[in-house]
Amino acid sequence: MDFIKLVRDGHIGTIVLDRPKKLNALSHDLVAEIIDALHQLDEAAARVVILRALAGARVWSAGHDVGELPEGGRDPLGWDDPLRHLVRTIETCRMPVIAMIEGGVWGGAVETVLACDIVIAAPEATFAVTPARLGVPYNVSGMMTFMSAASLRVVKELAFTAAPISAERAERIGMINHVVPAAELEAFTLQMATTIAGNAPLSIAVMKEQLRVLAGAKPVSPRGFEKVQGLRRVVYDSHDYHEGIRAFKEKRKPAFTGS
Ligand code: YXS
Repeated sequence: MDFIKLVRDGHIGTIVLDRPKKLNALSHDLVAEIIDALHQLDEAAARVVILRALAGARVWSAGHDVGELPEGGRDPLGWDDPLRHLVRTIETCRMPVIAMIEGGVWGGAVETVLACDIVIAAPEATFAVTPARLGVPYNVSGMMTFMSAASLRVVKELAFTAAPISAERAERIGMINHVVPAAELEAFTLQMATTIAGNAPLSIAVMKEQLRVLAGAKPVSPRGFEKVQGLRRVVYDSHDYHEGIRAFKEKRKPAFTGS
């Protein structure tokens, strides 16, 4: 594996994001390795997974790999986008996934972290929801993930400002489970993983799936869904979407026009 490390310790599996040159941007290849590691751990009867970056990471993940986003004309976050596959795999895998966070979490990586079952962060960690930064129309299930993690008002603030929030605030509003001093983060996370691994795996697996099904049971009419998809198309066909991607690649501030 080129972009992750996979470590097994009894019933506990640890997946370490290891693409530091690109700040663990979630490229197709990195995502494929995470998904493969989750399948390997499932087959090896692991009971809990820790998803983390290298120790001391300044950036946990910079989000979707912008270089792999289309520059216009098609849905950037469609069903088969790697990020969508990753979120669905985390949500449906039998084992609880604990996200252990050091450093900044950006964009689609925030959704990835919130798709995990438990989130434990160091005080220096931050979380930034960034579609508005690039002019991206986030997708329906991703917005539901955000809405499940924080109040509508907080989701609007995160989405409209695209500004990072602190781990302390994220914990205070219930978006993450614990903030733990960096020096204790690994031991605290391992202790929780060990506790989970010592409980009944079948009971936990069924409760995880029950909660996923029940939490996702929000009535959206076909007309409502089609309207949202149509609105998203207006965005990803827009000048602003193209400009956001180009500006990032050209390392300049985007000039959004609202068209
Ligand atoms: O120039 P080199 O080759 O050294 O590469 C640079 C960056 O281009 C690269 N990099 C990325 N490459 C692809 N996709 C990314 N998301 C990405 N982020 C960074 O990593 C190398 C080092 O980055 P640099 O020089 O900017 O580091 P820095 O320390 O000055 O700044 C760190 C960040 C995280 C503040 C900065 O890299 C940044 O703002 N990254 C983009 C964060 C972001 O907006 N992520 C959202 C991606 S799009 C996404 O997730 C969804 C589609 S959405 O937007 O809808 O949520």
